[in-house]
Amino acid sequence: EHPNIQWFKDAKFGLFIHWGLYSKLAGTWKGKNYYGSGEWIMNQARIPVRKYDKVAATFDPVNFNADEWAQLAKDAGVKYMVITAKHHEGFSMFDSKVTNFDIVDATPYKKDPMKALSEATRMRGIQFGFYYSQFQDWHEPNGGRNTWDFDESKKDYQQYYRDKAIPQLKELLTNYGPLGIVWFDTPGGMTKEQTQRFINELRKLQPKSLFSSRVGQGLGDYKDFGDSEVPPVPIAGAWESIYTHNDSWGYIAHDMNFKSSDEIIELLANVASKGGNLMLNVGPDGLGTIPYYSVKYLKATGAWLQKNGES
Ligand code: JFZ
Repeated sequence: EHPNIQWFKDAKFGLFIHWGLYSKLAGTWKGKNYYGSGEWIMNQARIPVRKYDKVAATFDPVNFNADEWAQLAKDAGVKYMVITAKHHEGFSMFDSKVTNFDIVDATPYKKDPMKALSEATRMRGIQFGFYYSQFQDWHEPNGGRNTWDFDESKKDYQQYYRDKAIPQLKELLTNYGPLGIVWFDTPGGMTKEQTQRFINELRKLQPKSLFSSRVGQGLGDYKDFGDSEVPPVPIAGAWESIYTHNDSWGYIAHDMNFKSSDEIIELLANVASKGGNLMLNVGPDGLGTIPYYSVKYLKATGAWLQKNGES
C-alpha cells in the first residue's frame, strides 16, 4: 500500500477536468456534429495532424480564471482535482520545453494555466493532480493510435516514451509543486518490467504522489473502475469511480444532458456506500468557461454536503 494513500481513501469526492484543443472544437468539425467523447474528435473525424495544429493558433481561453475554478471545486466540496495536462490529441496544456505543441508556444494565449490552477487549488486545501495520456499521442509519429497520419507498424513506442512522455511527466512532477495524483490512461507498448521501471523513475521525483491504475500492468496505487461504473457490492481498498457530468468528457456544445444535483448526490452516496471515491468530470469550453449547468449543479451539490455535514 502506498504510504500516502489515506487522504485518498477519505476523500469521497473529486473533480475531473478535461480541457484541451478539442474543447475549442466543441464537438463540430467541418460543419458535422460529433457526439459522445468530445476529446476524441481528432480521431473520430480523422483530422490530419497539420490541420489539427491550426486549432492551436486560435486557442485563446481568455475567460480562464484559476481562482474561480479552484473556488468552484471548494464550493462543490471536492477533496481533489485532476486535470488533463495532455490528452490523446497530444497537445500540452502546460509550458513544456519538450515540444512547441503546447499552450505557451503554439497559442495566442501564451500563458501556462496549470501553474495558476495548481496554486489556487492547493491554496484551498484541495489535492491537485494531472491526467497524462502516456501512450496515445495522435500528434507524434511514434505515439499510440494515430493510424490516419502514421503507419502503426512502423512506430517505435519506446522512442515516444523516451523523447516525449517521460520528459514531460518529469516536467509535470517538477514544476507544479506536490501533486496528489498522476492519472495515467489507456496504457500500451510497455511490458510489466518496463512499466515498473517507468514508475520507479517518476516515483523518485515525487514519492508522495499517487499513480492511477491505468498506468497499466496491474501496477498503480489505487483502482479505477471503467467509465461510469460503480461496483455492485462494497470493495475494500482504495478505488474510484469516474463519471462525467453530461455525456462527454471534453466540451461538446450540443451536449446538454447534465445530471442534476440530486442525481450527483445519489451517485456520490452510492459510490461512498461501496467504499470508494466519485471523481466527477466537467468539460470547460475553449474560452475557459465551465458550463453553466456544471457550475450550478456542483454548487448545489456542495451546499447539500455542507448542510448534511458531509463536507
Ligand atoms: C479514457 C479516454 O480515452 C477518454 O477520452 C477519457 O479521458 C476517459 C476518462 O478515459 O477512456 C477510457 C479508458 C478506460 C475505460 C473506458 C474509457 N475502461 O477501462 O473502461
